[in-house]
Amino acid sequence: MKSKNIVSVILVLLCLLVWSMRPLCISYGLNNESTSERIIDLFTQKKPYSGHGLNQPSDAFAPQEEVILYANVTYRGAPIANKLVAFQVNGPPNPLQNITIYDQGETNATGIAQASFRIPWPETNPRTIVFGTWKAVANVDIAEEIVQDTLTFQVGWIVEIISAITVDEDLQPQTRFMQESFVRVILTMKNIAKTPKNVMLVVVVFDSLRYIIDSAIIDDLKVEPGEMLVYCSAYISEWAACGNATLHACAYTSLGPAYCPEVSRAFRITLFGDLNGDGVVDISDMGEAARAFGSYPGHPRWNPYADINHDGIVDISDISLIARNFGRTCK
Ligand SMILES: [Ca+2]
Ligand SMILES: [Ca+2]
Repeated sequence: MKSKNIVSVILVLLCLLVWSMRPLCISYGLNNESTSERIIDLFTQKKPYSGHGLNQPSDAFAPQEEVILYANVTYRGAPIANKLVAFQVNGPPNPLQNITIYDQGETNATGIAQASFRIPWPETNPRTIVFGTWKAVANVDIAEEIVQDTLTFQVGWIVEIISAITVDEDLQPQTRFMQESFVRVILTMKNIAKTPKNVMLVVVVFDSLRYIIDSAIIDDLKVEPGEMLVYCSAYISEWAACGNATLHACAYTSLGPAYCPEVSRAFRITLFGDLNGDGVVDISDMGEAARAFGSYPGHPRWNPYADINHDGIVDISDISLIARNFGRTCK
């Protein structure tokens, strides 16, 4: 009696084991079969990075740009015509307004359904609401099974000037520049697309009277995907008004429109010979030059402001240049 019980327990366990394995095998088999046989592929018009293939991202879109979504529906490799495809697009999650767009399309003879919309640009806080990662999903029912594909894409300024800082000859931040010297600028630029973009970069410098002192133009700048630094400089002539100056950096497409809002940066223009930047060329500037007399870059008494003629040494010619403007004040 006891051995009979043990045998039946073993039999039950064996049955359970077989039962637990079978559905697993079957369900795996079904999944493999269905995913390879029933396919929907969602992509956009952004060649060559349109998002072909399952769950692949598309290239980026700019504000108010049209997005065309295509869904290619196939069963066992053949296109399915006249199929209804549901599209759902979600903007980036944010605390102000979460955008959801629904649309649908019917597949044509080549199995492709299409939907399109324009990236919205609300009147208030558009960047918070629109910029970021968008997600699109296409759903279709193929032979009683729902299949879908997802696609993500970035929305933002395709090329953006993130920052502009004014620097000295050694590329160290500096915000005070003397007349008859160069103001140097380091721009950080960003390209969110997956291909390089050609940009016309323009940096314009205004003095305190809003006169244009100088401008630097790079006609055909190639901005690679990601971030890059761009160096440029503008000359501050002797007639530039001393006081608060600004520079404006703008990036334009080859066709003319701007890629992004301009970036501006304030700095100060000092009188030629005003070493300490107090708005007067007087004995204290002479004193500063005297203290740096004989010095050169790397020397403990080196003062780049005292090297007025930019020849790498503070000497009598710099002193005489300060003397030339002695007594002048910045008003
Ligand atoms: Ca001074
Ligand atoms: Ca010098």
